[in-house]
Amino acid sequence: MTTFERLEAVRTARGACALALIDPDTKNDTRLRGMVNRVTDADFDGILVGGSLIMDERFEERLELIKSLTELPLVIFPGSSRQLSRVADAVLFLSLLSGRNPQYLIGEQVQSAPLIHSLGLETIPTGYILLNGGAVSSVQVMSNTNPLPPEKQDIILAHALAGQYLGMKLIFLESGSGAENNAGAQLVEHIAGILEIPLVVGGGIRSGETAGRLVRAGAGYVVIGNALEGPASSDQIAALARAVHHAENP
Ligand code: 1GP
Repeated sequence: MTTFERLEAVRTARGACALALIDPDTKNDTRLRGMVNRVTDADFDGILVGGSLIMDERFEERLELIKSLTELPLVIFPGSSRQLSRVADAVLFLSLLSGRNPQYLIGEQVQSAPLIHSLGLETIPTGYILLNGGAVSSVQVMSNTNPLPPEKQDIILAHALAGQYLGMKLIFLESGSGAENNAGAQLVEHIAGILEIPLVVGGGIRSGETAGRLVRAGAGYVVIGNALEGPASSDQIAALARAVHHAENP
């Protein structure tokens, strides 16, 4: 069974998957072990690892530490073609469909493809759509692309459908890490009602209430990053995963 099949089986069984995003950067070193343990104990379904920028050369070392602490699927969510490792179970093979910067539409993919092949890493083709989450996001800065306005639902839908027709396995609606405004439930409902592939939603999701609402609207995967850091207690983290899994009966 591939990692994608494993995740999809969980999504089918539980209604939606809760994915924890861990930034394997030097700033998280002191709390990395604790974060992985809390996410695993909180019954998340998988861990995404990646960041817009890794400030040192210890990406792989941190992946090894995460892998040694959990049985959860470990999927790279790469900020660039440099974030690859055989330690992970798979990589989201992203194309930033919302932008018109060829580097992030196909350039990084060509750079990384031979390495992915030689690592034997599973790829999960993912159409990545950046939405305006109310603040300038790292993705926007690093990719030199503009986010789509969230109120332009038909334009967002057109991008999502284009990803589906290109053969992507997932569409990721991204509002940016730490977004002031997460993707709204009405938008998610509009897209998920038409799209035939699962929708991943992330950026600015801080409460179980929001996570549950997005699942009820049709999100298949909910990505939570910032809310797992800082002062979040184990109970608060568990409540986030629980809201994803029990969205229909909160
Ligand atoms: C960012 O969607 C992820 O790429 C998660 O965002 O850190 O705001 O949860 P947050």
